[in-house]
Amino acid sequence: MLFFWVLLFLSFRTIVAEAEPDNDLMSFVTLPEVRALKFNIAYYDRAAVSPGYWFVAPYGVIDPEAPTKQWKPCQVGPYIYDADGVLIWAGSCMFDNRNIFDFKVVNDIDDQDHLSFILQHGYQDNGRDKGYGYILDQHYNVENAVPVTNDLGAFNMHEFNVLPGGKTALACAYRSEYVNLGDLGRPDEYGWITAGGFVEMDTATGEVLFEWSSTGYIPIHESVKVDPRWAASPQPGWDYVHVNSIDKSSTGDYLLSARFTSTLYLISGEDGHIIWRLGGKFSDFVQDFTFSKQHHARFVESNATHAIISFLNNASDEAENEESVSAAMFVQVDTTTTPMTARLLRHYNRPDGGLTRLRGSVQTLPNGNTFVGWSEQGMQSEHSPDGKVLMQARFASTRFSTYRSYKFPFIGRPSAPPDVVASVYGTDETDLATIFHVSWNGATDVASWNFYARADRKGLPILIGNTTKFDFETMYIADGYLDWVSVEAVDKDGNVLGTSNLHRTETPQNWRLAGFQGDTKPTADDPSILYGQKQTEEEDVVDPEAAAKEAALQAAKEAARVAAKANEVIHGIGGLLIFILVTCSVGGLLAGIYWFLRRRRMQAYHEVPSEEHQSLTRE
Ligand SMILES: *[C@@H]1O[C@H](CO)[C@@H](O)[C@H](O)[C@H]1NC(C)=O
Ligand SMILES: *[C@@H]1O[C@H](CO)[C@@H](O)[C@H](O)[C@H]1NC(C)=O
Ligand SMILES: CC(=O)N[C@H]1CO[C@H](CO)[C@@H](O)[C@@H]1O
Repeated sequence: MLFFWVLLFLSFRTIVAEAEPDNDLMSFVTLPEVRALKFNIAYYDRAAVSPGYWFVAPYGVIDPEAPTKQWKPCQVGPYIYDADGVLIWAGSCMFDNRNIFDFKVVNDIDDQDHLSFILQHGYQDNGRDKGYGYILDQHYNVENAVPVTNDLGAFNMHEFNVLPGGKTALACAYRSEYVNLGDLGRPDEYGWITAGGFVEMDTATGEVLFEWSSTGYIPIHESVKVDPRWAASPQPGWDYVHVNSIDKSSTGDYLLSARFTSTLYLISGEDGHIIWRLGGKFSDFVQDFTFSKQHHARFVESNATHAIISFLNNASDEAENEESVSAAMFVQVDTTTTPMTARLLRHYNRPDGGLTRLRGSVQTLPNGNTFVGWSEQGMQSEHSPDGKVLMQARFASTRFSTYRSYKFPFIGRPSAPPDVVASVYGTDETDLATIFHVSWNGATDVASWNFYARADRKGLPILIGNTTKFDFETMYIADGYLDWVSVEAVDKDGNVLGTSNLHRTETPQNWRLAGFQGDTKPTADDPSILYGQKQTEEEDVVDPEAAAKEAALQAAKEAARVAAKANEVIHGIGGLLIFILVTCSVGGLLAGIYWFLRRRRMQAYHEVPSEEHQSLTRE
């Protein structure tokens, strides 16, 4: 009876879910306001990937959206997933669906993990909310919200690079300037340009400690995007450099990437002069590679004379290089030779052979692998040093992208307690069951859950069962009508990581409509009688009838657990499965579920991305 009821309940949920055209999003009983993106994932060599979690920040449109009074689920914002695409943290409600960029772990501030990201400026609010660079601790509490303290209109979206020790951070800076057009051979004319540069700022106050701007250093004719015959521009002006990343070397100089000069610049930390240019129209190097429209340039290592630099190369159209595919590049520059030389150490093409026109990231992982974010639709891949594609993944949804993607080991210990929703159902007093849904947004390392109930608010907590954690949200079904419930999150060594608040169990609004046959509303069981007794029964006397009932209950619980796990998969299958679900025997159902789970595991993603349109003034 219980089993039949559970089946009906799950089928109903399946039918409801089936009617929604949003199967590319996750939904949870415990976090009803969150709709997290699903990933499609393919592993080619699971054993060779570096351990860690994925850090992404999906956005729908790159500019802030107009405020609305309509209710929206939390979708846009910072998210952490494990390497199976299981959600670990949804931070989208924390920032009210605002766009977040460059979400990552900072692990060189102290011996703890921290998180950093950019909160984009507010929607057309005349500069009242210019955005912030955020640093959170591993409990998801805000440590720093670094404001824009100078005259700049917004915290630039491209970079928030917290430097080792965490005292200062780098950000890009765009500034409209009215300049003479002598650079273009038109000394009698003036017009507006968007100069590109960067700031190094104090993370405690936002105070700008060092600022550099392209004006006076990078002439307009160095741009590959400005035609010298164009009429002078009104404000904000030609986005002629479009800086998109900034890093600092061990020797105190800065590595600036400018997409619209296709050049990487080394800029003196002492006086701001350009020490060298790599790539573009005026490269100082003899080099055995070409690149253009690059993103996310980083020092992998550097000393006074040599540096290894990683970056994402969109593609190239140089005659000697026929590449039509974007690639992660690792190059070494040597400044001791005359002329200076730069050579390609290795490069990893985008696995689908496509082009990433905008955005993206390249990260060196602790085991030597490379993790690449190709941006569009959250496409990301991990590559072994010898270039094998070990994994590729992307959002199931075509509606979202992420500016960068990262992978890091991380320990998350949320300051908020685990979430629990319990509800009771049944057809009469003898088959009441309490269904728990439990999750802990942001917690890593939860291996299992303990479930407790009490006779009343002041009652002793009685352990009523435990189960392995699976997926973000775990479901558990306990015999009886249990109230005053709580849960414990337990790690693999049996340590309790966190305890929920005490929750009341939800009851049907109308017991009769929910199928209850009894005359009166049922009352909650005393868990010490229900669960205290059972333990002694099991230990001392074997009552065959009770044992049979217990076995049936266990079977029903297991079936429900497996069915719940398969729920997501089932959503996509359609009416036939619902029919099977409702009518099939237990064995048939389990076999069916097994088949779908296997199918899901083998499913590789195959869609080819559509190309995002390119814009001169946007990212
Ligand atoms: C700088 O790095 C290069 C390449 O790793 C190495 O050959 C060179 O000896 C280093 N120079 C110093 C001063 O350490
Ligand atoms: C549940 O608790 C029992 C007793 O402490 C333990 O042996 C078992 O491993 C636990 N099961 C899970 C899934 O944690
Ligand atoms: C897809 C894309 O934007 N490709 C560009 C890569 O860079 C070369 C060289 O600047 C351009 O010509 C391509 O259009």
